Amino acid sequence: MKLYYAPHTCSLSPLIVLKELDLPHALIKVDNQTKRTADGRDFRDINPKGYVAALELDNGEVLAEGVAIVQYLADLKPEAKLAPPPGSWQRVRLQETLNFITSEIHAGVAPLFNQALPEAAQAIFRERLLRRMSALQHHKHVMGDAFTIADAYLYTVLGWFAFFEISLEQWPAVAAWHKRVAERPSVQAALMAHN
Ligand SMILES: N[C@@H](CCC(=O)N[C@@H](CS)C(=O)NCC(=O)O)C(=O)O
Repeated sequence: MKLYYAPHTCSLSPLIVLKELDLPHALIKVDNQTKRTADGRDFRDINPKGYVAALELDNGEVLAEGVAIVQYLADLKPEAKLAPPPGSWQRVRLQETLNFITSEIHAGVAPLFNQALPEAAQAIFRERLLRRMSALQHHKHVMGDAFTIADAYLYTVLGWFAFFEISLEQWPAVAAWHKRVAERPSVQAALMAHN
């Protein structure tokens, strides 16, 4: 498998999952400005949507969309229990959470990266994001006691909050969880490689 990635982006999430599962993979860096891959190709020929993450399987299929990629990877090694079995009610709950992370938190923080947005618009997006954050219910991990793919994804997107001086300390349970997840060997290995 090949993971197409760009530093400081959401491709960190599937990389954490690859490390967590100890699955063999190659990493191909993408320049998100020029859309060129490190090996000299036009990334839009690989993922026509032009954004990371994209996972190329050994049969040549390319899978995009972070929540699809992490679920695909988790299902390759069900014994690792990074996701409950497909079809189970717990899996539906996980999908509910992954969708919340992608559509409310990931897509909620994305406009803050847009420097062309006027300050008033930035403030509206920021306020909406903070409101969504208050809906996060934190236990030991996102889905309860055990680390799952939802932790890998949420850890990744909350890592961007520091760019906008949004302190996680205003949600103490979230801040404590974020520090715990950062200490996982898979996360450390992914952070080292994702540059
Ligand atoms: N819906 C996609 C969004 C992926 C996405 O936002 N990728 C960003 C980095 S986090 C990107 O590569 N943006 C570059 C671009 O849109 O040109 C997903 O959830 O995987």
